Amino acid sequence: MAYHYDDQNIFAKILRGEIPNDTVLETEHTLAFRDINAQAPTHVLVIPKGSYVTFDHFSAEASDAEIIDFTRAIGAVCRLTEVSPDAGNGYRLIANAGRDGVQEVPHLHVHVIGGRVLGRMLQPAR
Ligand code: DGP
Repeated sequence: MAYHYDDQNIFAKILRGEIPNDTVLETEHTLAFRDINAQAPTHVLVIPKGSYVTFDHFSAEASDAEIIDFTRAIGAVCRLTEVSPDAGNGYRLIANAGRDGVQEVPHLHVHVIGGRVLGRMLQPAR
């Protein structure tokens, strides 16, 4: 399968430093920054620095080092923002993909959301 990456997407611009961001954590392969449209007291986006559109793209083509770095960074953000159940009250991870997932920005991002009770995972289908 061939994945197409649009390097004009907003997160590619953030990674190139063309648009500012409120960074929470930066590692060799990963950047985490606050969502501009926060849905909860903690709402951080964790993105790989590599050009990956979705989680399935990333899992198929990223190196082991990128995958390890990204996975550890997500956990680190949970601890840094104190939503980890060990320090706070829990969180939800979301990675939207494609049309049905209602993905707005075509660069893989995991939302780390917490700081309030989030309710049920999905609304009933309409
Ligand atoms: P999604 O639907 O999963 O693709 O969510 C994209 C998220 O990205 C959405 O919650 C708003 C956020 N977002 C869009 N543009 C920007 C931006 O320029 N800066 C930041 N920090 N977040 C953005």
